Amino acid sequence: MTEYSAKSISVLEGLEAVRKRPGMYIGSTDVRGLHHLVWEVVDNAVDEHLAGACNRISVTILRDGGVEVTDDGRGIPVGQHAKEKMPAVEVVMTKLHAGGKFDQQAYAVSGGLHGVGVSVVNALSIRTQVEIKREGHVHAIQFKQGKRTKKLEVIGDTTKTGSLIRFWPDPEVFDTTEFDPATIMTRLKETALLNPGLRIDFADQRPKTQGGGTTETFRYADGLADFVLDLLDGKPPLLSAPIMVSRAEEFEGRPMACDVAVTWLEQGHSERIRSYVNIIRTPDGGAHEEGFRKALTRTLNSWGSDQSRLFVQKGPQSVTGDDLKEGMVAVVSVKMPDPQFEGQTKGRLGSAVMRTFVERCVNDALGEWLERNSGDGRRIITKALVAAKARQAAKAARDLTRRKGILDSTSAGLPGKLADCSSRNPEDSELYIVEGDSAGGSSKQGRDRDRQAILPLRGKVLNVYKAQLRRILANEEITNLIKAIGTGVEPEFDISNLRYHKIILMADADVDGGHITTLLLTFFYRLMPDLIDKGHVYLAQPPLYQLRSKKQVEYAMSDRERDQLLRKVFKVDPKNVGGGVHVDRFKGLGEMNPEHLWETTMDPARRTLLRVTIEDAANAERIFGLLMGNSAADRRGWIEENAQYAENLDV
Ligand code: 0RA
Repeated sequence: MTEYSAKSISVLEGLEAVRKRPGMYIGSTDVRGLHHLVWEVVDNAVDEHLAGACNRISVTILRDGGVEVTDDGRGIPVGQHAKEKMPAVEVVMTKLHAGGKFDQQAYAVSGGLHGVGVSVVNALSIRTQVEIKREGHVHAIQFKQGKRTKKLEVIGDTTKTGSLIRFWPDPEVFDTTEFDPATIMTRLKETALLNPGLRIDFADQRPKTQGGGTTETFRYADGLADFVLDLLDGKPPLLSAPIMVSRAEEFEGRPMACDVAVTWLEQGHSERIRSYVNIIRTPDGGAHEEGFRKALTRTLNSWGSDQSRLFVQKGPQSVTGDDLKEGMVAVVSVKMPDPQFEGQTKGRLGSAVMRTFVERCVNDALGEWLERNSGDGRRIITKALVAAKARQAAKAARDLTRRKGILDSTSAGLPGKLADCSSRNPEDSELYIVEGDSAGGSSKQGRDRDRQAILPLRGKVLNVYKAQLRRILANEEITNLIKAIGTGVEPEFDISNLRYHKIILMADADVDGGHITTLLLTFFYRLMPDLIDKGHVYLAQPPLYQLRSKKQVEYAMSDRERDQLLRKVFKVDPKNVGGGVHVDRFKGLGEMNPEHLWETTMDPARRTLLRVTIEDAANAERIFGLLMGNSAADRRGWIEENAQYAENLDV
């Protein structure tokens, strides 16, 4: 055999300990612990890939519920182990922490925190079969509950190399022995994304009636770039291509590697960052994430202030890490020997040297990237500046409302302007938010008093193009709205105090009405996002036209509907209306009489309501961002776009 020899396998221990306290080794004996067995074997195969010896791994759930993992690595060594007086593969399979190959490998996965060795899998399986292609032969060996049942023997010849491990988890150990294909595929996909070029095949050979039948191949040539695009969930990215960092070098005497891919969502605030150390996920971040964030903020800021006169009219403004976080999607994958993990669940990288290393790699790479991609660079800074503004405004508003004591949902007192409904059951209560006092008047008269409440907002106050969120929130009309709804606002928002399950925005079907709707949606999106998420926010659809003859009255929501009605119902030519037929355009809700309003817009049996989705609200917020900005061209664009705004909403 090769240099791999007896002396490299050091700490040895029996497997009894593992069967006695399985939780110590695999976390638990529930379905999570069960899948841990698969990860363990796959991680060993991935180590072969990291060592440059394996391109293909396959994972199969067998017909009878066992699992088979094969790889085309070097094959587990089969030569005689001098001290243990058994074949090396037997040592690997039956002795705890049988190391050996880890000293040669800088970043072995299975040598890390989660790797407990394939011997643990063997100990917790009712049966294990191992086949190794190596040194011209196929070798086989078998075990039961960690004890050898069949000696290592040559069962054939081959020119290939690789390992096959087949195991059947012990039902005495596990609460369940049923593997879940979705869980396994998610993990395999992640593994493939982190290991560019590695091909992983998955198959579930169980009968279709038992949820089997799936096959899938995971292979990503572009690695982290693919990964980060995958994390976007199909939403449009801000950048034409993700920013990539890839560097491997000796750093402070140790081999280190840093791979990063980052982009931003064109719209949206949430941050999605995945970090890994030696392919092990670090859900709580740590040194590598810190270095990444620090470099990102610093490099973008210094570049941004150099560039600022080109695109920020007000001169240099700095962005913080928090501003850059909005909508950021990133994968940070680092490798180093002997990483130190911290925290309760060991989910954070402690090794401080990694902070400096990642910071340096990202500074250098990002600096170069910005030289070549200044358009994308500007996009990032602009998005962060908008985020900064919006957050400052929201904070100021919160401070203000907190002082006024309307934030927490418990504060009593309904606004005087609210014409409440008599029902106290939120489930069948509706709140109409109406623009303007005159529209408020007719809707109060026309409504169903039992179930429909009306809150008029003075349109004038809101109808300021450049109003900022802070000012809108300082507005008495809006504080009335918060009180009427009852939930308070984020972060004190409490949905259990919601007073109406339908909150209906009823604005004129013109540009100003659209504008007010935009402001209100932005308000809900920022401060009561749950209301939108849970489907409580709606848009009323008042008609645009009334068509009238002696015999008949009809309403039309659009020009097209108007013309259709004229032709089909009133039997006149839309281009030449006459013969006692009148077409009136409603200039605003205020012009509609109470009965008309009820018939067309408020009667639950006849009205159309559009339910607002979170995407609509996010879009409104984006539009709001444009309105807050200085560009007249952008505003004009918005106003033109706004005509079709409602068509983006679902019914
Ligand atoms: C010990 C030493 C070497 C490889 C392996 C174990 C090994 C383990 C597993 C588990 C699944 N697939 C595997 N492939 C390899 C190094 C062998 C050498 O240096 O030739």
